[in-house]
Amino acid sequence: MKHGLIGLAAVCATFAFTLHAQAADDMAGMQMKPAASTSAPKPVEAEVRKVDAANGKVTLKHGPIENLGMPAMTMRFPVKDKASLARLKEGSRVRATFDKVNGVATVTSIEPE
Ligand SMILES: [Cu+2]
Repeated sequence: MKHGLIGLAAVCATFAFTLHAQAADDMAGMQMKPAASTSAPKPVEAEVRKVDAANGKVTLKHGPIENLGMPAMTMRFPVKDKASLARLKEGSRVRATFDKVNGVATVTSIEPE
């Protein structure tokens, strides 16, 4: 059992270092999970239902988000890069990437299809 814990700690340390190298502010949203249950965020097809630029939020009808364990649904998300909202049109198709930021499901990238 001791051996397994040491292995997990090493994986987490590597993960933390990688995140840190990317952007220091990403660290706030990091959650320690066993390596086996994490999956890297992948672009998900979605339709823009509503753009709320004033609050930095977007309502998306999205397909299944594997890395968050979320089935297809329509819901509102905060957007990490608020400037990206200016490029979105209600009713248009997009490819969006989602991740947890401070424990909240957040759009980390969104591009018109
Ligand atoms: Cu959802």
